[in-house]
Amino acid sequence: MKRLIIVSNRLPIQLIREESGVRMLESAGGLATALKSYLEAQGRSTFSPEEVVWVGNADFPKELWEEYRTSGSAGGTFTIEPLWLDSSVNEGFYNGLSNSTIWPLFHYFPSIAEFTESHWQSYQEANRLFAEQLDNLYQPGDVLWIHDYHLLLLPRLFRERCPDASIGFFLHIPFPSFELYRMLPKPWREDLLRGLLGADLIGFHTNDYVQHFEKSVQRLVGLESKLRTIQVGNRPVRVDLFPISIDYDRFHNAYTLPEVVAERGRIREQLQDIRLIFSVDRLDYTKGVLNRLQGYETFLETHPEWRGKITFVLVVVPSRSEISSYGERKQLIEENVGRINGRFATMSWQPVLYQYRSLSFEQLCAYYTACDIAMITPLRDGMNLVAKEFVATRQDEHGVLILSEVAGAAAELGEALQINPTDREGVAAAIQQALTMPEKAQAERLRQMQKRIRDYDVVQWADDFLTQLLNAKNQQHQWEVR
Ligand code: ADQ
Repeated sequence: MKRLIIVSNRLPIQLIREESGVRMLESAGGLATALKSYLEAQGRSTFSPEEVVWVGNADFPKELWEEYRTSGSAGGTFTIEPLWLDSSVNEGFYNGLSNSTIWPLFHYFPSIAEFTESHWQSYQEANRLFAEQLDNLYQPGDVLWIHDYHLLLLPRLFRERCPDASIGFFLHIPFPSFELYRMLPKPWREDLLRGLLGADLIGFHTNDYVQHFEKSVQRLVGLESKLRTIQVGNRPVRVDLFPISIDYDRFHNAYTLPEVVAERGRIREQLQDIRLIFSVDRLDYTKGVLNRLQGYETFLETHPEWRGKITFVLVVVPSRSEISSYGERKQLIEENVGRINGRFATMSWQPVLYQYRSLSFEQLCAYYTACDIAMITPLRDGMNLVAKEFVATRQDEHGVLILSEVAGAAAELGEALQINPTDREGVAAAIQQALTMPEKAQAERLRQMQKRIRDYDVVQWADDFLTQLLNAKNQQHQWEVR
């Protein structure tokens, strides 16, 4: 039986102890939901859920897993194969090289990127342990799909063990321009590229990222890309773009869910005639929350006629709290919110309503559909799914998307009001334009973006990637036979 082995740093499950025993909870987020939709889509998937194995770092103790397994509890869509990294390796691998070097550098924040040799050692060790785990469960014919910046070395490490394996890799964050990428120490930057080139297919969100990668490979490894194919020895490696998407129908249909309708009603009742700007992000310096607040402040300064008639609901989700720069960011956001409210608030009106917490799917969709403007202004973002989710939910065809031109999503969402997130006056002007945009123009823009997201939804994304991966392998075999 041909299986699909998904490899990601995090597993899509959690284990919780209850009186009746240990229970598995499937996470609702990102990749797991995407894959479930793909596997369930009638006639679209090459694999059934029973044929999917998920390998990732466990964030639960080994004993709990043993207890869960021996209790014979059923459950879970996928077969789970957890991996336990030693805590010091994990620290250098996850908080260190992944999130304090690659994440800032690939998002164009070189000044906060750390270059620490021990982190590099841990990163190599963690990737090696992933390769070992895969080796233990791999069967000839299995297809591997490796995800994201934590595992850049893994395609090659596994290729060395299983030269014939079918290996796909997808990068969820930007691939930076060559000038940024070359800031990595020499052996690291070459090893990371060679690591990726162990795959048969490497996927990125946008054409720019593909080109940046090709340029780095050409300059640092000396290999040219021709027609999106890089010849590595006698093995062709395909490089292509696969802009990730969302479960369009789930978000679109959420508009009429009773919980969403009720919550939307509560939000609108509280705000009465006040116009609503909404944004939601993980707490991360790449998401541009400070710049967004400053743009909004400039808007209130320069458009006093809107004071008392507009409110900005800013939701920030806790994330990576162990890394100090994230804690500092939270404080800065709170200071900025405090300053704006201190400057403009009145007894009956608050310009910014700030919430530091996670939202349920229904609450999220209630805000998406209650607001007049979704303001999504990252300083860099691989794609940004929030932008697509907002657009998809608007069955009523009302609302304007203000979107950063440096989010990957900008390449597809040309009908959004695109801004440079560091340009305060530009952000303020976009808010004014959004507030005065005729309903007909709002509907027209939303309809065009909705069509694009519906036509290339997350099922299409996964299908596209896996079909290309299987084709790439078939072509290699035909080539070898000739
Ligand atoms: P993220 O950086 O996490 O993902 P994003 O694409 O916006 O960014 O996805 C965030 C997800 O979390 C969305 O589905 C959103 O609905 C959800 N979310 C955000 N705030 C929430 C809240 N308060 N409560 C509940 N849910 C919330 C990385 C890359 C992105 C890329 C994705 C997918 O950084 O650029 O789009 O992977 O490849």
